[in-house]
Parts: sequence; C-alpha cells; structure tokens
Amino acid sequence: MRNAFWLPTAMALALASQSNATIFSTYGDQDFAEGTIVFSNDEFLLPQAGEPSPIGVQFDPSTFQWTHTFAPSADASLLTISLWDLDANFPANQVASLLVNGVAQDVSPFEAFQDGDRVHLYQLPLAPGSLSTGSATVSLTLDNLSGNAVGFDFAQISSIPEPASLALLGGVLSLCLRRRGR
Ligand SMILES: [Ca+2]
Ligand SMILES: [Ca+2]
Ligand SMILES: [Ca+2]
Repeated sequence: MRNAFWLPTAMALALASQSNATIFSTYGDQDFAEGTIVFSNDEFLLPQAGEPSPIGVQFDPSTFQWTHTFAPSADASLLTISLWDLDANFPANQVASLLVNGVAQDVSPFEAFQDGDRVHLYQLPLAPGSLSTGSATVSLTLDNLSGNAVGFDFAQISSIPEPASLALLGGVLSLCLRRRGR
C-alpha cells in the first residue's frame, strides 16, 4: 500500500510545481542550460541564428535593450536574463546598470557567479506594478569587462511562485513523510 500511495502523490507534486509559475513573455529562445560551459564566441552564436537583436554576443562597453510584451498583470514578477561569460570576478560591476521601463534595478545578482565561460540564468524580482502596462523595455549596460565578450541567450518574464502554493506543497509533503514513517 505504501508505494500505491506514494506514486500518485509524487506525480501530483510534480504537476503542482510545474503549474506554479506563469510565463508572461520570452525574448529569444533558450539554447543553453544554467551552468553550461561554452568555449568560443562561434560556439555561442551558432544556435542564436534567426533570433532578434540584441540576442548574440556583446562587447565592452555597450548598452543594449529589448522589449517584452504581454497581457497586463498585477502579479509579482521575475525577470530572468541568460548571459554567458560575464566574468563577474573582475573588479566593479560587469552589469553596470539595468533599467526596466526606465526604473533602475538591483544589479548585485549579476555578481553572484564568479566563474567565467559559463552560461548563467540571472533572476531578478521586479517591483510590484512592473507588468501593469503590458510592456517592459529592458536596458542593460555592460562595463568593466576587460575586453571580454558576453553572450545574451534569452530573457523571460514570469510570475513568482505563490507562497500559498508552496505552503500547500510543504503540507502535502510532510503528510507523505509521516505516512511513510508509520
Ligand atoms: Ca536558438
Ligand atoms: Ca565584478
Ligand atoms: Ca537564444
């Protein structure tokens, strides 16, 4: 009986966690998973064919921007930006500024990974009301790269998983563990 109970519960948990975040807009498409090592500009650029500017490789210093459009929403939201080879271990901020609809965002998350040659998905919570107009123009300034090139794979705006759903998941999980322990 134990397995008969556990399997459907695990499936329910998997389904619940998948439906937890809503994707509002994706700019470009994801070609590299978090943590992928890419060895050259050419290797990074090959799968970017056909994607809109400024997807591709950027040099120092540069400012580039793109616009997300979506149905207006009051949801709390998360901006994910995938960059390759940011080399945040160099002094100062390699992402010097990030504006969303002209509002400056915290750039400290871009210092989180100090390794080079890898793709990282940087996740930035957006201020409440950021999705109210149905469009978000993102402007990103690179600086202090020491001649390095940085790849831009894709960007995405999604909802933040709701605490209520997480609490529900936690409750179901603890119930499962209690039953398994009997
Ligand atoms: Ca692609
Ligand atoms: Ca740095
Ligand atoms: Ca891409």
